[in-house]
Amino acid sequence: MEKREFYEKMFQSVLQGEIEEAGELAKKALEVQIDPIAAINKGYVKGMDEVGRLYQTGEYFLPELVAAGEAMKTALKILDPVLKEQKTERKILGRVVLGTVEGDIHDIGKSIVGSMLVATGFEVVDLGVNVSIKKFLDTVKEVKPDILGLSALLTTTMPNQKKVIEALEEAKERQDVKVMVGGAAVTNRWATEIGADAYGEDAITAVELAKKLAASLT
Ligand code: B1M
Repeated sequence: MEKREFYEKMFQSVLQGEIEEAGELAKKALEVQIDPIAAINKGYVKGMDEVGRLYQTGEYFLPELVAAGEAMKTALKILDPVLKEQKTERKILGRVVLGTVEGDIHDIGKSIVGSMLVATGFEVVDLGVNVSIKKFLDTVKEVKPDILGLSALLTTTMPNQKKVIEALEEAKERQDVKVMVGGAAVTNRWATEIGADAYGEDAITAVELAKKLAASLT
């Protein structure tokens, strides 16, 4: 099978919510040395974007959203370990604390960002989803990361990114950590408005920005 066909099938597996098929394709792709980052971005993520569009236009409903999410996660579980093995730079580039803000359980994009940061050479503490402001604050105090990454996919949860930054300021922890925000609902304008240091439009941009932020601290 050509690479293009692989990507198309990966796209379809997410679109159709075919969980097993999504996993099988990931395994086969690794066997023929397809780059896991390309598989994620050119196949599965495109499928997820289309699912989002169909949900928005009322052609898909919650069950399709759930099935697509499961298909994507099954593939990621297989690709993730290989991605993490691909550390191109041995030196630790910096420490990142990452999570999806309170009220929000979307974890796929945040986890891709985390895996790619690890693959690039960052140490990542992934707090998961629905992370409270207190949990972010306590972890920043404890771990002393270079970068705090806040993901939000809902317009209703974006304000929690702002609240985390405010909590850091109040606790006098803001000056020691760079804050990056991202997620489907977030924009560059929002990032500026809430005083974040960077906005990652996608995982590749997020990694590039994280490198710049970490370098600015040294
Ligand atoms: Co939900 N959902 N969802 N959902 N869901 C969206 C986000 C939505 C846009 C769909 C739509 O209407 N078109 C919409 C939000 C509308 C809005 O607020 N503007 C929506 C809604 C409404 C909801 C519910 C409210 C539905 C309901 O219950 N009625 C509900 C909310 C639950 C909650 O969180 N409290 C809900 C639930 C779910 C599922 C659980 C079913 C499932 C999530 C499964 C999971 O994550 N485990 C789900 C899914 C799958 C989606 C869509 C279809 C796909 C999200 C995804 O994984 N995308 C999504 C539509 C869409 O985004 N197109 C949608 C793929 C992923 C790779 O992209 O997450 O954007 P993304 O991450 C990218 C970048 O944004 C960036 O890099 C990533 C990789 O390139 N990035 C960062 C992400 N985080 C970053 C952090 C960074 C930097 C970059 O720095 C820290």
